Amino acid sequence: MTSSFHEMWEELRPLGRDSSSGGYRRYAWTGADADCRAWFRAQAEARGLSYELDRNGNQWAWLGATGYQDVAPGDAVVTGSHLDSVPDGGAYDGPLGVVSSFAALDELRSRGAEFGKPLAIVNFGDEEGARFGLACVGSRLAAGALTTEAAHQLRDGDGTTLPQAMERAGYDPEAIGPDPERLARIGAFVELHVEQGRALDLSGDAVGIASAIWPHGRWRFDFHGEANHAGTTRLDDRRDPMLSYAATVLAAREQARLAGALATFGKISVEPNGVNAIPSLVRGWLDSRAADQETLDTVITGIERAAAERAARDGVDLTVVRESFTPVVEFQHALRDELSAILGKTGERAVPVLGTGAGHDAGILSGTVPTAMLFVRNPTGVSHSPAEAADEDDCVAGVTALADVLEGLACH
Ligand code: HGY
Ligand code: MN
Ligand code: MN
Repeated sequence: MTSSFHEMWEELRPLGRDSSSGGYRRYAWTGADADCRAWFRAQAEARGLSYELDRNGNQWAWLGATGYQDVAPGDAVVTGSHLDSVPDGGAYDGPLGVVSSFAALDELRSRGAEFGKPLAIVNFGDEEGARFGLACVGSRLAAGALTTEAAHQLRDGDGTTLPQAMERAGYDPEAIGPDPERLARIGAFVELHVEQGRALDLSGDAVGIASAIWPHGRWRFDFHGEANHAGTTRLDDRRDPMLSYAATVLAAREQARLAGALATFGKISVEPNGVNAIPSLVRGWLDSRAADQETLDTVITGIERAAAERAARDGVDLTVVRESFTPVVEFQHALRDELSAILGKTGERAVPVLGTGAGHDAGILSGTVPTAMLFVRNPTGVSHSPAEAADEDDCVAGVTALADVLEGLACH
């Protein structure tokens, strides 16, 4: 089983990796995305699984069914994750769950497990929203959490719309939309994911079970000022949006600190972006998350207030648009506890149950389908970075845990 994990890992590793940063640039509907999708299909077909592409471009590999129509309502056990990345992301966020799913199936076959239920391995498209700005597009569309119309409005930084990108990649954008019939077949979805934090490293556990996902969202702050000459415009005569933006970044940190929450301005665009020109427009994207909705609301209100006050002082016009939002997710207790019971049998100690601030497809599906998550230890906690890493022994422990869970849920 270690060989199958290691083998797949080495095959996937070079796909979409940037040689200068060492990070991954696997953005939705690009060539790198196509390479990862081809890898997924090859893994499915190499195992004799029935490959299926759904109306939203998510990939499914079925054992015990030719596709979701063969499956009785609530009968399928599904596992998987995503293969796309954030800009210069790490190797594990997403792919660890997909590779571990195939490796867990290999493990179950080597155990001679007999499946009583259909099993599917899924690759959800565009989980990171790195190109079009909205997280979990593939799973949101399937769950009806994103309308076809709203999806068609999505546009990347070059102005390419989602439909144009899908068409260029050979997919039909007119087909996208809710997939309730498919989701109704799923009795349990279990996503394995590298932990994006250090809780397991601190507790000394290789594997953990998710309890909840913090509410989190993405807001775009547009600061409209007045373009002018950097070398001749008196300070008092400026309407400089960069000042308003800078003050807002500092205000975001202060609001988050006061509330015990998280707030990050990690992406910015400046027009005209000239060294010797006062900008006409500065766009900043805020990612903010908190343990509960009330705290998150307080933080966002505080940041918007500070931004508006500073923009007014600078003679700058401000607009704020919420581009992506995921409410708090509490994973179903029954399935969470079933995983604890299954994994608890290994003896030593109970597998820890932990919350996370990171969003996942399992979180999007949790309102429609019984979902659970397994986390694999990340020794540094670093993620969304080329430095993201996990020890292979822990990855193998994750595969074993996932195999145990799938055996408990789907096998006689
Ligand atoms: O942003 C997130 O939490 C996830 O990685 N999409
Ligand atoms: Mn991620
Ligand atoms: Mn992820």
